[in-house]
Amino acid sequence: MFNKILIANRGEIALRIIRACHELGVSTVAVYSEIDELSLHVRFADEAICVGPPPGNMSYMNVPQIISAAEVTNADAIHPGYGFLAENSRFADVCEDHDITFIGPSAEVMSRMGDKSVAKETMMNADVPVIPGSEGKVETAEDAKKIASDIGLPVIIKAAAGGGGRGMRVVKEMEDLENYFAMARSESQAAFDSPDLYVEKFIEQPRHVEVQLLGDSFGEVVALGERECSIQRRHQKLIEESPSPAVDEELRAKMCNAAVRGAKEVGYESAGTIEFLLDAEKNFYFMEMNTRIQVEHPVTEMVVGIDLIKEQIRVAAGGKVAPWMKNFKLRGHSIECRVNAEDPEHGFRPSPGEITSFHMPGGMGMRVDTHAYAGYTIPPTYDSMIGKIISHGRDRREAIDRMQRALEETVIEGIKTTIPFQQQVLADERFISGNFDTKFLENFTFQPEGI
Ligand code: MV4
Repeated sequence: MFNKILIANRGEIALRIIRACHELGVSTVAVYSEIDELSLHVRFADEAICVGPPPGNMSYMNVPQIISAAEVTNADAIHPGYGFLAENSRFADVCEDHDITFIGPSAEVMSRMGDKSVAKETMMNADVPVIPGSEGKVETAEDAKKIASDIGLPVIIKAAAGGGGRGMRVVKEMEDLENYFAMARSESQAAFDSPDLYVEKFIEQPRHVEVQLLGDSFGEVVALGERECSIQRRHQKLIEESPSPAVDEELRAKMCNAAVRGAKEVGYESAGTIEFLLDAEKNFYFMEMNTRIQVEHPVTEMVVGIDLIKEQIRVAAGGKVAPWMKNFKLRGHSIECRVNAEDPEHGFRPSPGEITSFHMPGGMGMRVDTHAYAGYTIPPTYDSMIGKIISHGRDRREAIDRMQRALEETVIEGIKTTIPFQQQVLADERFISGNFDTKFLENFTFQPEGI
């Protein structure tokens, strides 16, 4: 096991990783920006080093500073969390050059999965279902047109270097294709410094269902069930759950087996996720692989009873995926609400500032992962997520009831949060029925309070 891990992150995920380290008997180094001096991860860690001014690229993503912090504190590994440097293959390379273990997959696997078109080809080779479309990249609008007439409209043009919903264009009429292709190309060039595009059939109103994976350095990979992530707004997830209400045992076995085949094909080590689109007929298709621990990992932890971050650290230290994990027993149902410092009454605009009053829920089947506290000031500089409220119940109904009860108990004053919005979603008949897709929030109207 490692002696000391540096956590190259902030907020709730930094705390989450510090907790796992301390249970493993590993000491911890926090890094923080000048604006985060009073943040909880600085207090929870055994040591803390300031790595620069507030902007992420000058501190949490400042590679020389992070590496220096690891060297002066003698850390033997770096956990990147999610966001910041988590999917930066060059950073993983630099860690290796400095004899520091990057807690994640190899730099090579990260860069192969980072190219969404290469990732798709890899999955095809492993017999993972993919969405019909171009074989690899599409060079010209003419080629895109040929593909579109073969597979039929609508099609979607995606940036190979994109992901998470950035750099996409849906084409419904052939006459739009040429323009949209050019727009997608220049957007991709501007946003990702890459002109590479690929084309596939557009799946209308899919669900987003993802499979949690854990791989070790001996080539073993286990799938730990799925998460339902269709409740999202502008590609930001707001509520996640496990298991998915759309997935029965038979479909789960198929999706998990496909995900394991895909991960073995790439030689995946560490915790990771394969995202699938599930169409109305319950066909599933590979969409992307996420080579990091994700925000919503706790819902899986609650239903499989495995600490994913501890296991991720164990496999990075050369440990094995335990054989019993293959036969994990799904226990009950778990739901997560992301608490964002945003105002749902005004288009979810950020709502940073001082939290004047703060009370988190508790009781049976309740978990809260947060770095916030009464008196904490949320800086305007970073992601607006300030915590996650996670419920667990015997079944989906109990997990929903428990979440409703918990959100009712929660007090956060001084800033606006997404909680009132989530309370209304949880009370919505279509949400309760479990019969929804990724368009759910587009068609959902929030009723401002006091009306
Ligand atoms: C799609 C799609 C429909 N058909 N691809 C959005 C995020 C990025 N990972 C890929 N995305 C999509 N790809 C095909 N061929 C619809 C989406 C999509 C979506 C996917 C998951 C969750 C929410 C979404 C919202 C809009 C579009």
